[in-house]
Amino acid sequence: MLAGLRRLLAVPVGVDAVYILGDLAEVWVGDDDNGPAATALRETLAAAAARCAVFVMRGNRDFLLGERFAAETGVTLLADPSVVDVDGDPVLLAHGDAYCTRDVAYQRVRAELRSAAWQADVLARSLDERRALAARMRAESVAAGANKAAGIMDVTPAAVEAALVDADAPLLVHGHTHRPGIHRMAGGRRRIVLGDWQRCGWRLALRKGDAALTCFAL
Ligand SMILES: [Mn+2]
Repeated sequence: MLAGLRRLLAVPVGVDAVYILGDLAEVWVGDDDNGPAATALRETLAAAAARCAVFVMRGNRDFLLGERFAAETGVTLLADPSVVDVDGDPVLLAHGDAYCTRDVAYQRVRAELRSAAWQADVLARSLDERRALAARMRAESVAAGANKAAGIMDVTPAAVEAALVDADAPLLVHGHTHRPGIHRMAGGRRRIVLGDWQRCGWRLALRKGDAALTCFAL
């Protein structure tokens, strides 16, 4: 995974910015994590940020990424969702989980984990306690997902439509759902979904009027 990220971030000349749309890390227990995985991730991003602008959005696994991480690596944290300008065109970027509105139980947990109170409480615990909590939460999440119909864990089309209208953007790019592809919608709008990094890594190259979604060897 880290080797694939290094390959992705070895950006060719002419790339203005790299946007990472969440779940960059399998788990992130806090910016004070000094374990080998967290340290290697910081080093990889710092090397990339020295070459080009790198923006990082938090996902549902690494939602505790914070300003200290940004300061130590030189990346810029990006709110979820955000509208960015690509060669003059607005593009809506999101992790994607907020649009999975049919999964009511998930949305309830998501709101709690994003709350300042919950995060302050968790970050006050020791690293070991946080690592144990993360492992428990991951196991619960996998168990919950196994009992859900596939459609529930995909985005709700109406939620995506509403977000694009609200952002006044013709294109949404997101991940999270593990269903990579390019979807055409009403009104000429499009939704591009990045895949997970299991078989291969996913990269979307955007420039004016052109979108190339590719899968590269990890
Ligand atoms: Mn996710």
